[in-house]
Amino acid sequence: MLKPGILQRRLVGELIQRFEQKGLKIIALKIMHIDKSMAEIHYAEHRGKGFYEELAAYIVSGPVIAMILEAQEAISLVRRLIGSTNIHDALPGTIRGDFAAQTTLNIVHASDSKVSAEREMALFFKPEEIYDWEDGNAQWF
Ligand code: FUP
Repeated sequence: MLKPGILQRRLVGELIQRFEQKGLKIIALKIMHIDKSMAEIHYAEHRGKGFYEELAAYIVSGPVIAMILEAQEAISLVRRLIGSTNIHDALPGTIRGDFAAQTTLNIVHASDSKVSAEREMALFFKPEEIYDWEDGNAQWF
């Protein structure tokens, strides 16, 4: 998920390009607004933590781009591309390392396990919004 700051800073194309050039296959993509109740579900594990209010306020502050990206080992691949959660550990060359300055506003979200990916796909997408197309060149990725 590309959080509101990405749209405000006109970085949507640049970031989608990073995922595509690495070979990830887009099977769902949309602009949407996360409302307060969706944000509470999405960030339930962080409720009560010091950064929670700012984190939840940020994700509802404007539109986001939600995507489902497919690849072998997609979760670890995407997490390497976005960089560490803690902004001070996010290396240059990663999305957070290149574009984010604060951990709480670290501008992208990515599922961190198969379980969270399944939960988040169901939370943000209807089945008919997902198009798992056949890629004739998949063998080369
Ligand atoms: P990530 O999976 O990398 O997005 O990280 P988490 O799900 O652990 O955390 C979600 C968001 O909470 C992060 F993107 C930023 C925020 N966060 C903080 O602000 N401080 C922390 O110590 C941990 C997370």
